[in-house]
Amino acid sequence: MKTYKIAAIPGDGIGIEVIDAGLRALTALAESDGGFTLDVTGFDWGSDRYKREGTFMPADGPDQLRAFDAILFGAVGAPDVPDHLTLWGLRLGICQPLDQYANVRPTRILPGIKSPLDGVGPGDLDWVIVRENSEGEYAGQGGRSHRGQSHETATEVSIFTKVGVERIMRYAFELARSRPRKLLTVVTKSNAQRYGMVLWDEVAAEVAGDYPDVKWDKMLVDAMTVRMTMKPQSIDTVVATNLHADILSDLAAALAGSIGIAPTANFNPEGATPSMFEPIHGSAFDITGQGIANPVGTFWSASMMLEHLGEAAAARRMMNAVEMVTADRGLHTPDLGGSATTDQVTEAVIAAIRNN
Ligand code: GGG
Repeated sequence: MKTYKIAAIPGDGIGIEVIDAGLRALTALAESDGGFTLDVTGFDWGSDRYKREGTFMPADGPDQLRAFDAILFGAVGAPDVPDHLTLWGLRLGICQPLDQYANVRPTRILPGIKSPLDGVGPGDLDWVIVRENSEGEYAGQGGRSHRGQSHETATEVSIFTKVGVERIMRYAFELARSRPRKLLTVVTKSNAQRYGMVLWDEVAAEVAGDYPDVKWDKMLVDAMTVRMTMKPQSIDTVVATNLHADILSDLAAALAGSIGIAPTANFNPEGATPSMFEPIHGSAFDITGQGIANPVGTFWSASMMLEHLGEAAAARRMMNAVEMVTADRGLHTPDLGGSATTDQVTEAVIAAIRNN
């Protein structure tokens, strides 16, 4: 029997509630599968630790994580800590040193869930957005000077390296090739951003030469929001910069029914470091502690984690159970217009796992 070492980092707010739900479902799955076990180590890293000790995680936090097969992450963000501190102190503080450069965000309309787009159903929206996850607008370069003066100045420098653009482009072409439609949309803003985004376009065209079987097109990010809304059927795989894909994937989640169901994987595709799996949503402190957070985004992320670990059958069983539960509107949490609790959805998913 295989044992996978999993690092669980619930983080802040509803991250704690959904990771608890995710681990319960994963435990039920491992028990009923019988072919693998999960050796889970919890880490209390996050904003409470920051308020207590001055840092979100220990200085060697990313190195501690290298010993694990995968990381299951909740969310970051607290009402009384500036957002740029939480994001850089924990989520980016892990992704960047572990070089998890491919952030993969599938979006589908699950059974029983309604898109806000009129007449758009499950067959009309089945996308994977690939977010460059190591540089671009999140390179962390910039600074502030002349503080307090009328000419106070701030810079936020986007960095696009050829090696960084090429590796994410190859990842996206490979992913597009593995999907039935073999269709990739490269998102850019090279009309206005004439250096980094033009390099992005040039590398896309160069890499495309190695993938003659993949049909690809190019969209400016602003026009992409229109296409996602008006012609969702025309899209399959998408690749975009760190910031553009962050924004587009929130839109994608909303068009598929709720940000509460959307999953993410932060991959180091070479397997040099553990990859990290998390729901797209943040800490949602407006609903923290009420027991109504949607755990589906975490279940779906856990399914991606199992797939990554080589447990494809278990990954499918997790998603089958999730889809059986979403098909029952009585089991929708408030973000989907229902009144079910996190616990009710979790228990229903566990029952579906055990009975199927
Ligand atoms: N689970 C994802 C999460 O906690 N996200 C918080 C957030 O603010 N993310 C912004 C970003 O990743 O750009």
